[in-house]
Amino acid sequence: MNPSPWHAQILTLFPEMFPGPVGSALAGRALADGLWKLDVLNIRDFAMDKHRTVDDTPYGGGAGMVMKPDVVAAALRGAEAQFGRAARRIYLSPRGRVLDQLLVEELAAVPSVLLLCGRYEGIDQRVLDAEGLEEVSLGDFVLAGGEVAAMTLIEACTRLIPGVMGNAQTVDEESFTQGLLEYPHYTRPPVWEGHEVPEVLISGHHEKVRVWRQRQAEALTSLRRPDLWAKWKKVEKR
Ligand code: 4GY
Repeated sequence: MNPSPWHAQILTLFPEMFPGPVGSALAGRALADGLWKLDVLNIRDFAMDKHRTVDDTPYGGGAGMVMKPDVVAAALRGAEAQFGRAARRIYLSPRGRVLDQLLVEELAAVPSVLLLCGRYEGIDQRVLDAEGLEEVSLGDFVLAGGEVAAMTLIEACTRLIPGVMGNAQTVDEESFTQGLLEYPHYTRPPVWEGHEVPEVLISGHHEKVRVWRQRQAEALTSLRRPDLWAKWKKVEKR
């Protein structure tokens, strides 16, 4: 079948968290069908001492523990020995480039990504610098570890892989409105607890529906996300 499907390599202290949500629904079906591949390595397997120590106290003092550079480096080299060097090697952290659909498209388009998941206070800076890892953030908040961020990134990428989504048109239409928030959706019944579906959607006039949806997307974006609206207008897509 597909000889080299999109490959996600995970380095984590909590391998049992995977595949998690990406093992379900369309992404899970696609994983089972070999449309993409997931490998999870336990960072603890690369510890060097009999206690399998992965963390140590921070130089300079302070709360919490820091993941040891030698162990993380051994895990990175272990992944490389097993799978070859991933096209993009990413540390999930609030200090990184904020993930957006443009970055998701970039990452979905390469053969492989390695996602390094930190825990505790994080990873010794020297291994991140020496290995030249890219940092990616989901946003301005702090998770307990990188695992859920890695799953989020994988879910966003795998749904762009041809054959993963049930309805291929959904992704197409999405890129049409790229940069705007989605218009509102409705289904039956036409009246629910006294609330009606917008008349135009029932009319059967496809062009009117298209224009209405575009206007809705623009109105919603300008109201709720002035940052996206400013970008959209600057790019001048219409
Ligand atoms: N935000 N975006 C995020 C995060 C947890 C300690 C370093 C984020 O991506 N990851 O908050 N990660 C921390 C936990 C180690 C990562």
